[in-house]
Amino acid sequence: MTGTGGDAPAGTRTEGAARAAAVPPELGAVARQTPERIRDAAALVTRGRVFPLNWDLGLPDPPILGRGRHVHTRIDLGNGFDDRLDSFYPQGSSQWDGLAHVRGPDGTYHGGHLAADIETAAGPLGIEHWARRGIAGRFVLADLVRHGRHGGDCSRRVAYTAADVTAALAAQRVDLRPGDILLLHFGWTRWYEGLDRAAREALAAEGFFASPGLAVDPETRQWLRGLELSAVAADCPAVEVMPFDMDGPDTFLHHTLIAELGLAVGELFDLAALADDCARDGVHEGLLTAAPLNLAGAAGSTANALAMK
Ligand code: UVW
Repeated sequence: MTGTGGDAPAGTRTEGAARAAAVPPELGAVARQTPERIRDAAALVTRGRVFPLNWDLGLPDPPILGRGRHVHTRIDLGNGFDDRLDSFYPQGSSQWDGLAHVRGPDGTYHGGHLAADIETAAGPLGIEHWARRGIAGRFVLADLVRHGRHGGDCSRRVAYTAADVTAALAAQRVDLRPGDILLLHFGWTRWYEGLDRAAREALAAEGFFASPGLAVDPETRQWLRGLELSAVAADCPAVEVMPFDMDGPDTFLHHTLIAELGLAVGELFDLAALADDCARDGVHEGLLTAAPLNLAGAAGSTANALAMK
């Protein structure tokens, strides 16, 4: 089928496209990354150290949370090589959740958009709107391995409240400002790297396994609202604590993070080397940049993030 409407009712597709064209693209909280704030964040780069935050694209292995394993084929061109990726999940490893990834408990997406607004590749909530602008701003790393309660053991469900994160930041003598990118270091990627094959397979089979993360409570939601961040990223699979509590009407922090606040949400960021460096020099802030995939209509992207100090 080649792009003529084909198997979908023509009216539905046309209406969806017209609606999408009528609504401006949404940047969500990324719009808080103003030129002045980016300039100030760039001034924090004093040592010229760069920390790539992409984990190995093949990790976790086996894939977790229902995602699949990509197949990488190296294509011999005779005078060099090309690559082909099949079954590639942009949110399988270090990733950004975009604004189309999760809708709120009322059924609408960020900005009150309906599914019809985002069902076409020209919709207002696709990751391409961040890709075309770029993600850049001041990062602040909260080291919850060194200033937390789980000691880097990520096998348990340990919920970090607003008070916990605030205490860690106070111990590190760093503050949060509007427009910031908050990085939460739980030690998950390093902990995972230490698991043997059987433990990794058990985790993947479990589905929503136990993991430390942000607490899902009214205080933590209210704290997040007041911070006016542009993004929050963690090295654990969901930023929020897992497994989720499925019993309440609104027990999923993604509702607040994405649908309500419009934050760029990063998961499985490889923060280990950055956190080690921050612990060494006592500086827990710097510049973070990211170039999400310019993939029209996508709900997420590989992280492609760099932290600089
Ligand atoms: C969960 O919501 C668990 O993770 P993700 O944002 O990667 O879908």
